[in-house]
Amino acid sequence: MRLRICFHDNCFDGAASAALFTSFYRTRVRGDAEILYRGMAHKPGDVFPEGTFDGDENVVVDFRFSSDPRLTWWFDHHVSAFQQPGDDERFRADTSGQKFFDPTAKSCTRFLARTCTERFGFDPAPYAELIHWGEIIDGALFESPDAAVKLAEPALRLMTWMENNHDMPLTERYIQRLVDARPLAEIAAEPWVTGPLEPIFHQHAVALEVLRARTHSDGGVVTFDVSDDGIETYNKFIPYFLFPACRFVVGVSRSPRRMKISVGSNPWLPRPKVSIAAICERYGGGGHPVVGAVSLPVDEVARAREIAGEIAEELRRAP
Ligand SMILES: [Mn+2]
Repeated sequence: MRLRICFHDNCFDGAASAALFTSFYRTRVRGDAEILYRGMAHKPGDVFPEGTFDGDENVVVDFRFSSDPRLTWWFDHHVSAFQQPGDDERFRADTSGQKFFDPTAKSCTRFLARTCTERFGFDPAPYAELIHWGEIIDGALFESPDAAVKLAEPALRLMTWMENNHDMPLTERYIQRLVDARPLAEIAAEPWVTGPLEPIFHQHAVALEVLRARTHSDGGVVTFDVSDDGIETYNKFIPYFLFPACRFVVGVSRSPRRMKISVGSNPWLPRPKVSIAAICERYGGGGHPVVGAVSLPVDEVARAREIAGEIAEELRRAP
């Protein structure tokens, strides 16, 4: 008997959900099942190609719905879970009692644990640490910019490892450690975790020093320009770590193909009254109320700086 577990890949919550379902299934459904894992990624088009649901039972966790009849279990909390026309109705019409959706749940990890506990008598006690961190990480409830940038907590190191790992056998080893309820500090200290993390954290430290040199704060708005520094990606919490009291951040960066103006509001302060998405849309960009971006062709450096200046000035005057 084969159980196929499809989980949201490169995501702490996805792997944790896969581990909890494994434990639940082994202890409450079938102890002798052969369990196979498949990492799923969001992309345009069909994310469930033929052959995806190749188990005798198939489950999707922390990832969108499929109305394929071979899907026998489903747990998700993404607002965008129903992508195909009619998916929503087919989910509502499902009578299996094994498909669950709660878009208000902060993490699939805790949603799955709670559902399996209440409905099927699962014992989540060994997984308290994992569930706690799934909720913090997927809900972006970091206690401080310091915690989000220093990444000292074992769970945040594992989050970073998982986001960057593309070696499926290692992902399976990681999920198995979680199934075995090993302490996160113990897993985070294993060489197959610490080794790959070294260059990632080195890059992170370089970006921190560059941003420390480039950021300026004026009128509650932090601005920076790293387009000449070779820094394409950086931890978006770094400016708040450097200036914890700032309200907004406006940054200019360059990748091989585009110039980017990133605009954000301090997640540790009350939500701003202005919509950052609306501001970015005026310059051809977009985003969410609290964070957005504008992209320009890579040769329009001067225009990018001009736009960043205008947005920063507007945010300084924001209520
Ligand atoms: Mn999730």
